Amino acid sequence: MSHTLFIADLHLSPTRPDITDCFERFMKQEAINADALYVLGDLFEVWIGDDDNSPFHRQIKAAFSAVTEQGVPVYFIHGNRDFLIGQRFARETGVTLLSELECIDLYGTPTLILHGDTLCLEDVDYQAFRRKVHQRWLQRLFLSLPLTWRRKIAAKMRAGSANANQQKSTSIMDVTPQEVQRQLDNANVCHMIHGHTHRPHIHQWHQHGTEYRRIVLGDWYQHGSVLMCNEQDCDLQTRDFTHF
Ligand SMILES: [Mn+2]
Repeated sequence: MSHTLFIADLHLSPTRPDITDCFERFMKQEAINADALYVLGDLFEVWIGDDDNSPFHRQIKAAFSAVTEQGVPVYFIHGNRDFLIGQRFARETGVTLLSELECIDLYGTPTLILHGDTLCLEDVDYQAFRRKVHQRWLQRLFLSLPLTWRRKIAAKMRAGSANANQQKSTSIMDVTPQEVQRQLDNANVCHMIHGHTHRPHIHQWHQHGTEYRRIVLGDWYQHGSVLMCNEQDCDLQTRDFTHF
């Protein structure tokens, strides 16, 4: 039966061959048969520019090309780790880059899709950081630096953010319910799919007689996490890693 797949928060990195292996199997065996694949951000643990053409990155790009060359559309929304993925990556993979908030027609159901970081308003420090690093001039400046410098800067920022996140309460790291409702109302839709919080769940609630649904994609830390949607329903599923 025809279906559409959603994934997010894979955090692919050369240090986790088990995740990469699961991702490659998913692309080869599943994505290839889908109506479309949506990657809702944080595909990579870190992305410092499309010119970072390491063997690892070439391997991941090849997995996308193999799917898009078969005519399966693949769409990508930036996460907070890989917001520097650009047009060169898109050209090399056949992936279509979407804006941070998109409304898609999911088998007749208008559905808002996004990474999810813009829903977490209580994480004030992160939102300030986000505003800073999403400035075009700063991104251009960063991308003009040599790769070795960019690697060092990214590692330093990552260490700082990991440290800060340890101090934050779990509620700060989750979505702000009022912001979820605001973005849904703003787009005039009742369904939303996002990642980022690493709390896979299908939330359903009623407001003013309308039924709303918010699907949170899982991360790929202990197993793969896939949302499969068809005309009838959406199903959150896991995929086992092969242990090396
Ligand atoms: Mn994220």
